[in-house]
Amino acid sequence: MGREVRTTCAYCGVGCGIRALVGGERTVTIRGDADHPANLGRLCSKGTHLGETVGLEGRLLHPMIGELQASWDEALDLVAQRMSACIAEHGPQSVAFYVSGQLLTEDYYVANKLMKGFIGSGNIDTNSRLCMASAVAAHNRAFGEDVVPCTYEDLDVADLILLVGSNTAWCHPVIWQRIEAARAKRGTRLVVIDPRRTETAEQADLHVQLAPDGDVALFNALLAEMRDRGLLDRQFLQARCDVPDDLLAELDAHAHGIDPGAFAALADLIAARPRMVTLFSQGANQSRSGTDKGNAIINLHLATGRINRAGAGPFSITGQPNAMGGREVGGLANTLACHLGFSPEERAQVADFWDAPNLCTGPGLKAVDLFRAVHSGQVRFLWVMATNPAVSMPDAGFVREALARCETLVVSDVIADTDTARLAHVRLPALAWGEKDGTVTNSERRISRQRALFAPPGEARADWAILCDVAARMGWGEAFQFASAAKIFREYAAMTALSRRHGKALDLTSLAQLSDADYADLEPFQWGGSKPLAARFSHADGKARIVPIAAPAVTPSNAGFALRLNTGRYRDQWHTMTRTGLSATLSQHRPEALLEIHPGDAARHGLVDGALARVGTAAGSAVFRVAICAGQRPGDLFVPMHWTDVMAGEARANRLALSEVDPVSGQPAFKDTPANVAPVRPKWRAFLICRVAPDLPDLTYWSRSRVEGGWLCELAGDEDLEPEAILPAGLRLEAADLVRGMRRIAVLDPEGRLEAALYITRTGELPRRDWAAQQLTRAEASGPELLAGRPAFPALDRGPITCVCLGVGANEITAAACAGAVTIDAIGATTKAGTNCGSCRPAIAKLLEAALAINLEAAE
Ligand SMILES: Nc1nc2c(c(=O)[nH]1)N[C@H]1C(S)=C(S)[C@@H](COP(=O)(O)OP(=O)(O)OC[C@H]3O[C@@H](n4cnc5c(=O)[nH]c(N)nc54)[C@H](O)[C@@H]3O)O[C@H]1N2
Ligand SMILES: Nc1nc2c(c(=O)[nH]1)N[C@H]1C(S)=C(S)[C@@H](COP(=O)(O)OP(=O)(O)OC[C@H]3O[C@@H](n4cnc5c(=O)[nH]c(N)nc54)[C@H](O)[C@@H]3O)O[C@H]1N2
Ligand code: SF4
Ligand SMILES: [Mo]
Repeated sequence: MGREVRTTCAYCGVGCGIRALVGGERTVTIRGDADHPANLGRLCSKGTHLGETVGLEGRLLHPMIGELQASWDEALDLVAQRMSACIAEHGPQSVAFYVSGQLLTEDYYVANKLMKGFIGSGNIDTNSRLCMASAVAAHNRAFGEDVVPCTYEDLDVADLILLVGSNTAWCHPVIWQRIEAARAKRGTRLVVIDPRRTETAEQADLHVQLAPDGDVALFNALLAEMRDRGLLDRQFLQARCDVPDDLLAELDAHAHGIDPGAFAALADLIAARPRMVTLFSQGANQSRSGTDKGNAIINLHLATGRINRAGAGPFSITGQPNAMGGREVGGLANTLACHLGFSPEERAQVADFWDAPNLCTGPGLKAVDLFRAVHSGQVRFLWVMATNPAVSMPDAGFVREALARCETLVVSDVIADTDTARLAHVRLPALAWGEKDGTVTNSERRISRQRALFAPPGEARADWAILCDVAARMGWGEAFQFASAAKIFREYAAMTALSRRHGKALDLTSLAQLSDADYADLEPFQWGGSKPLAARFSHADGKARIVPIAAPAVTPSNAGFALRLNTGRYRDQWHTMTRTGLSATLSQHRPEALLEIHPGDAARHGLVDGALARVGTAAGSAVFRVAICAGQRPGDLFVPMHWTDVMAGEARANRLALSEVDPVSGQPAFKDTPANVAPVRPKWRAFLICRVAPDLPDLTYWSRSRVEGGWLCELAGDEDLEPEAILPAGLRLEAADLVRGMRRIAVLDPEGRLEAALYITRTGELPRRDWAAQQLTRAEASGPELLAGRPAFPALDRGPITCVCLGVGANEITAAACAGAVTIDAIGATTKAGTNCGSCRPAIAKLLEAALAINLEAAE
């Protein structure tokens, strides 16, 4: 019997509560917490399989200076001394922190206090710049404060939900399940506005497949249409909003830029259903017009009075588990602390509260500018915490150059080998999920505890504790004498008295006196309540602003590039794969990075499904496996953001994305880069299954993914492959067919277990990967079967695994559908698919639709 700990999921901003049953030796069974208001017991595939990522494989367990293990004293002395020397010689603007929405609020608070109050520079920015900055800026412009005016309960009682640039079924699956429940229960209509036909869009009542960045035009036109239909809330506008003269009169209902039929259908839905929530995420934020998109959405809600009411409001959903907590404490370079800015009065109050000797004089550099400053040598000391900018920043080639040039690069991470850590001078081992202890705030402003399940491994320490020790070494020990996370939390909560004094909604002062025991037991707490802006907006006059916005040109200049590249996420991978990439279960959904392309474009560019292609942009080029996909808009490409140099040869999306940003928020436009594409036709293709992944030579293409008991590596090249270079020692079996350029080698250990198998071909077919990978789990491998590449007695081909929780393949689902299971629930009853976390239910729905279509044709 284990011990049960209530904690919060490590991944997305839904912030699901978890009941973790902790066993011995770092094992844990994960269940959803039915008492947590964010998820009411539900979890998605990533949360469900967290237990597979808590092992110590790949962990950074000791401080490292270069390649040498160091003591904490040596490492911290060096960090403090380098930082102090840099400040003494080049001033406080020569140092910077680049942090993350995956830090706890307590870590974030300490990092911000150290940089802005004591070092005296505004140069702390966060990966939320890549993620939420446009929504933050839109909130600030409209409401006078970065406040999300909705809660998840609004989704339960809405009559209409618009999803703008959000693949909710994959990226916020538990919110998705909540939307599905509302649709089933009250007939809530769902509209998806996305240039791609995602699994989310496939399930919608209406999919508006607009051109990239067509959102501002669309929402402006919808506002005009509501005006023409007499549906503006004149009373609310008069009493609660500040509206520029003539703004509403001047908008044009015809300039919507989409199919007129779709526009009419959308306008009818909106007109008929005032209980409307507009959920938006990266398709809105990560754009040259990201802030304007946020305000165009908010304008429609304000002008129709669809805010501050049950089931109505603009709802920006956060990506990372603590993106919101970071925004609260002030982790963005352009906020000071606790929703406060840099006016003389605010600065004086913050300086006083912190007793800060060197309060910064103004905002610091935003992420893209920060890395430019590192590149130019203006910033000489950079400390990266809980983020992997060598992968996730746009124009990452430039960013890598910057990191490589930086005089001192310190990286705090939980993993030893990340693309960023490879460039670090000092690596500091941080506590990971399951070890760290503190608070996070989710998309609906709900603060939840993350609690430790395991003792710290090796010498890993809490991010806040590392920061405090460095601060002490720089002479600021007294202000950073935090003995516990609880103490930091109390100080932060007390500090929000300042935001309250400035008329802000952020107010945690009721938690400022929590005892250690109360902090330990803290139940999820939502600041601002369900309608934080009901009484007043946070601008000085208490009114909201309707912000005038001009639609951008929908087609940016893209001379020399025929296509436009969009990037985003997969259902079962998390960002740079440092944790989800370790899970064999999660890796089944998409083992490789795919280039999704419309059939017409594929034909035009000579691309074949399953072959390789090179995508080129002004920033660089990368190679992906081609997936022809009718859901792509003609002219648009899509690749995932996840793959790194650790996981693949050159399948990194951010070799391609440019560092163009939204002019207001500084957020990069990751979703739209002019691009070209060309086929890659290697001389040979191969795959390798192996217990231990080898270092691979330079190849045209390689990519690896976790399978049970080892790795599956896809390979392709033009130069002859030397098997010796990548195969381990052991008993070798080999077969070759020189005519077809086929070669197969299996390596067994003395007990007859499979160590590795390599299958190479020039012209022919390769065996089934899933079967080959399974041979790693057999106590004794069969040489003849391995060389044949198939079992002596063929088993059913289950098809690609659709339900990763219960291991059900697409062919099994299709077979069940053809046998009469025509609903998702019936499929669940016969195959069990979709009955655990439910993340695969949209995929099952799609298979069902296809199977039923075939059945119908057969019947006709
Ligand atoms: N599985 C998984 N879940 C995650 C994450 C993860 O890595 N994996 N990361 C988390 C994080 S940090 C974040 S920020 C969220 C992101 O969650 P989402 O925002 O849902 O994810 P993305 O796939 O980045 O982008 C969403 C959609 O925007 C669309 N889009 C592109 N251009 C436009 C446009 O011009 N207009 C409109 N309307 N749409 C457009 C894309 O086609 C894409 O389908 O997910 C969180 N959840
Ligand atoms: N092309 C393209 N690029 C994108 C995006 C896109 O849609 N398209 N999306 C952007 C967005 S929205 C985001 S949020 C970013 C995400 O990008 P990143 O933040 O770079 O991605 P992660 O892989 O989550 O990196 C987190 C790192 O922190 C480590 N870590 C985990 N927990 C802890 C901890 O407690 N302490 C410490 N010190 N380290 C820890 C992990 O091992 C990992 O190395 O990517 C951005 N980049
Ligand atoms: S939706 Fe999934 S990834 Fe997000 S918090 Fe919940 S369980 Fe975790
Ligand atoms: Mo994000």
